[in-house]
Amino acid sequence: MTLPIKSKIFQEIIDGLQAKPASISPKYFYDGLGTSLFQAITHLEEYYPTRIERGIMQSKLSQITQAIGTADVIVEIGAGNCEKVRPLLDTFAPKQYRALDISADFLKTALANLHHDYSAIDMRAIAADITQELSFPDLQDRRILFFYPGSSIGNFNPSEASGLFANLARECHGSGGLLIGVDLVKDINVLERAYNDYLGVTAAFNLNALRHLNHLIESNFSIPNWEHYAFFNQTLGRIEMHLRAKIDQLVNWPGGHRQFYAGEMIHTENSYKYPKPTFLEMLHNAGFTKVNAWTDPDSNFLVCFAGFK
Ligand code: AVI
Repeated sequence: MTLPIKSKIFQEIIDGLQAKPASISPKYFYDGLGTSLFQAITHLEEYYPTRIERGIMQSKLSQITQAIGTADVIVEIGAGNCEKVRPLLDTFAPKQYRALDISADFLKTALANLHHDYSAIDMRAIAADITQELSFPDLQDRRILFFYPGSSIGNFNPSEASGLFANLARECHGSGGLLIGVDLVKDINVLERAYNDYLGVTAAFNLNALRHLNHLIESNFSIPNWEHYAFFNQTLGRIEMHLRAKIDQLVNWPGGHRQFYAGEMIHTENSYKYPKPTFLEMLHNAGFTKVNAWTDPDSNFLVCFAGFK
């Protein structure tokens, strides 16, 4: 899909590319190839979050499901391959499951696979940009379990994350709640290794955003002219990913261009890592009145259920 000049997305991308320093939203990682590259990242030795979160979900499942109680509907945010929800579907047998993700095509295939094994559950794939307000008026009288695994909350800044929590707490109408996984602050070497893997999969994932932009706005980014750069910003508590220009170059798109100089960067992603108390406080401040939390033995990753007393 190429976008008509002046469309909202076209303008958002151009504004980011023209800014100093330049930036683009991490949502532009996720075309078909980007979604597959992210799936590959989750299998990497260096990328611990997926593996550790899965371990907590497995080893603490009975405590987690006990804290949750029951669920009429499970709404998974950033559902991806729709695989993480299986233990929750097994336990709660909800009437409905809704899978929200930015990449609709991938989601539909994943949901079809899941539905094959859970044919009694009404399942719907919803292509959603969760940076926008979420609203579920048709679920008002249901006990909703929002499920947001994978530490994708880290890709929002803390005030956006707090806004999303308040939005979800409101949509719960005093019952159900939010089961969420988040990455915790830890040794800087472990953090930086997770975003600089030896196989270069994260680099490919980052660079692929330029390929996606070329498709979306008909720009002419030359991928070999850019390199992946990721580091932990200790002051802000976040991994930052950037694309760095290797040489001076002019990048064109219909109706505009930008001269990039060697060393100049495009900021593509933040991945916030939280201290546990800060994250729990954010959930409480958003309106959840009861929060249970579980970590792995080394306190690398946190799974929380935020509900109501
Ligand atoms: C999707 N999100 C939680 C990943 C993260 O760790 O922030 C995206 C990612 N970026 C580089 N590697 C993985």
